[in-house]
Amino acid sequence: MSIADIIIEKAIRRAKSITIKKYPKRIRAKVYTINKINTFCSVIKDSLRNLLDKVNLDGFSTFQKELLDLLVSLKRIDESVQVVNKILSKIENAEEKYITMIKQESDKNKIKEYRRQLYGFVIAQIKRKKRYIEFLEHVYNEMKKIPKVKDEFTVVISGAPNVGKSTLLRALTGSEPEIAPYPFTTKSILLGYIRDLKYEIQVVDTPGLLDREIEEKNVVEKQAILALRHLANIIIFVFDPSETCGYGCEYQLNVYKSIKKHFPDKKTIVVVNKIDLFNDDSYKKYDEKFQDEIFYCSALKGIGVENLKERIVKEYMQKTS
Ligand SMILES: Nc1nc2c(ncn2[C@@H]2O[C@H](COP(=O)(O)OP(=O)(O)OP(=O)(O)O)[C@@H](O)[C@H]2O)c(=O)[nH]1
Ligand SMILES: [Mg+2]
Repeated sequence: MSIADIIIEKAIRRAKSITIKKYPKRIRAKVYTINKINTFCSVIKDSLRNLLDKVNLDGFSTFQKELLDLLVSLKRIDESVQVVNKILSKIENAEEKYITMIKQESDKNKIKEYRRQLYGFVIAQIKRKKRYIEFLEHVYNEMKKIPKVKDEFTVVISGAPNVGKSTLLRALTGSEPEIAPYPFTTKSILLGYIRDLKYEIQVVDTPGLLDREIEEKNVVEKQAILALRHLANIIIFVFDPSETCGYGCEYQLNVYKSIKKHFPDKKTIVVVNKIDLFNDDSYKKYDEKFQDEIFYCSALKGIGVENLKERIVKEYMQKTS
């Protein structure tokens, strides 16, 4: 059953539960009907207001708003909020009008007829605009998936798929990361924190990026781009020279180049990962292709991770002092 039907049903049920007996006989029909109407309309209005509250974007950051825009379109949210506000004021006016009419009426049958008319009007309003109400309920469910990123110094881990980004997040932040479901994929965006008595640094893991222009990127990749754009104080680019990720070095270097192209001014650190898979230092072969400082790591075995962490903390100290 849709949210619109649920609201109507609840209002009818609650109004029905009003009993006639408790009112003095002389004014019984009138007071009873007015009470019923008030209850019926209150349930509807409260449900609609509650829905508007749930999709209120106050307190959402630019990043979160743009992420939501990718998923459900902010313009449609605006439009639907306006429609629901209009329904609310129509119901309020009708309620007032009918109660005045009932107050002035003494014929019991007419009073009953007025109530029916008002119910009919309200229900028709809801049913006619059902899709807007349903859309806002859908928006609310999407909003629950938006990661609860904090507005603080943030490191964003990026790179091609499978290069070890999530493994690095775990290695850097120690504890199991706080996991929020990631919209539209089976993947999840992972948030972790490097914490000390004196500081907290947020680390965000993003979905893998493919080598293609931003315009061609799918919704999942675009979210990684949004995270880089809005959240990153430091970008960590993870490179997998072993190519066990399934993407060749040249391919990964193109991903690196496109990140540099779009975010030339962001502090970037390159992590050459999975060095535990090498017997020699041939993982250094691509060093001159990078314009940024390089850390050689094995996120899986914890090699080089402490050095990297120290570097991040140093950058944090410099930028925040
Ligand atoms: N040998 C080795 N394997 C690693 C290392 N880091 C990650 N892996 C493995 O690489 C695979 C992918 O690791 P993930 O951390 O899931 O990679 P990811 O970049 O988050 O992947 P996506 O989220 O799909 O983009 C897993 O099987 C990891 O165990 C490493 O340092 N050495
Ligand atoms: Mg991952």
